[in-house]
Amino acid sequence: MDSDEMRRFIENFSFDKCKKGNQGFNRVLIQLFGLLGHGKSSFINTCIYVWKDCEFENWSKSMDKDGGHTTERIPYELTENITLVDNRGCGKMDDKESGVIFAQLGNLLPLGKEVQWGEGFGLVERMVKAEKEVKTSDFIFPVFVYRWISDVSILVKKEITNPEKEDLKLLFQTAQKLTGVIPIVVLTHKTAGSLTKTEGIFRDLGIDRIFSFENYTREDHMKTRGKHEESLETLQFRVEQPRDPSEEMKMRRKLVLNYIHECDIKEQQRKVEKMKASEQVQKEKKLKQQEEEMKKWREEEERQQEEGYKRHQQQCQREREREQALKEEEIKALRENQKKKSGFFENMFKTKKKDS
Ligand SMILES: Nc1nc2c(ncn2[C@@H]2O[C@H](COP(=O)(O)OP(=O)(O)OP(=O)(O)O)[C@@H](O)[C@H]2O)c(=O)[nH]1
Ligand SMILES: [Mg+2]
Repeated sequence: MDSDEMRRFIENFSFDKCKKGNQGFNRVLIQLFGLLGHGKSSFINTCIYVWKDCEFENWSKSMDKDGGHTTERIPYELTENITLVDNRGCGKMDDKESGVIFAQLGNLLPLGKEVQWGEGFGLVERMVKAEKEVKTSDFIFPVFVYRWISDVSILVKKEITNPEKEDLKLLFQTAQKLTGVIPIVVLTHKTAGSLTKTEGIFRDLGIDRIFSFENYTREDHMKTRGKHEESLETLQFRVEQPRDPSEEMKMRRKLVLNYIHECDIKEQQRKVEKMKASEQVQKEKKLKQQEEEMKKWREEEERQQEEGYKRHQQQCQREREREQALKEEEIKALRENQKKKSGFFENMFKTKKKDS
């Protein structure tokens, strides 16, 4: 299909012309989803710029900063039957944020309103409130926008780690369950280098339609024919399978509610695990404290015993010395006595000798 044919296809797209008729659908929502600052709003600008073929404007208010700018689900009508939706991006694909991403993707939160982060009951309540506003007749077409370089200023390639691949796999599988369509992937910042490896990763994750773009931006919106044709290609789709809009809406609601419920249970389990771990730490701390006190008590006991033993030894020593001194004095006295006695006998003997 050349560019003019594509234009005619998009311009004239209507569910009434589909093989199986409109089946209850009257509008396609091309739902952009992905991480913060990856180029969702810029892709909207690119599509509008190419489609309207007019002066460039920052229709979607794409921002310079790294992300977190689009906080509403903003619809941009491209044709009577095709609307692009700029959804709120997520910071990371964890349980808390994924619930909100799925609720947006499933068209279960209202268009044109602020999307609040929140898990559990808050999100369920917002989905229930939105029931009257969201349209069953919207056909959802998921488009995942991904910036394949991690540092734009020095063009550092983003290495997709294995846990990230697992998150992406779950994201795409859920997106497909919700919409009945395998998401298409749009890789932004095309001119930053070769995308072959990144495209391969997405192909391995089950994605068959991957488009790479250098978005038109406020800084660079010089029109080039290649860019024009590529962006129109992403807008082509057909509905060939039998579908049932109201049943699908119910199924989406059930799926997202189940997901939120499972996340809640996981969160509760995490809290219980955390509490148990903290109790265990406290127990171990207490045990260690008791052991230390016991050790100190034993050391004190041993020290006192040692001191007592030393004191006893010293006392015995003193005792022995005293006894020794007494004995020595006794011996001395005996010797002196003996000396005196032997002097007396000597004198007596001498006197007797004289007398005889
Ligand atoms: N060079 C280049 N810059 C791009 C491209 N796509 C987006 N940007 C720039 O990247 C920045 C973020 O783009 P946005 O379109 O605002 O990203 P977003 O996904 O809408 O971000 P949030 O709304 O915050 O989630 C802007 O400064 C864009 O000009 C691209 O393909 N090439
Ligand atoms: Mg945005």
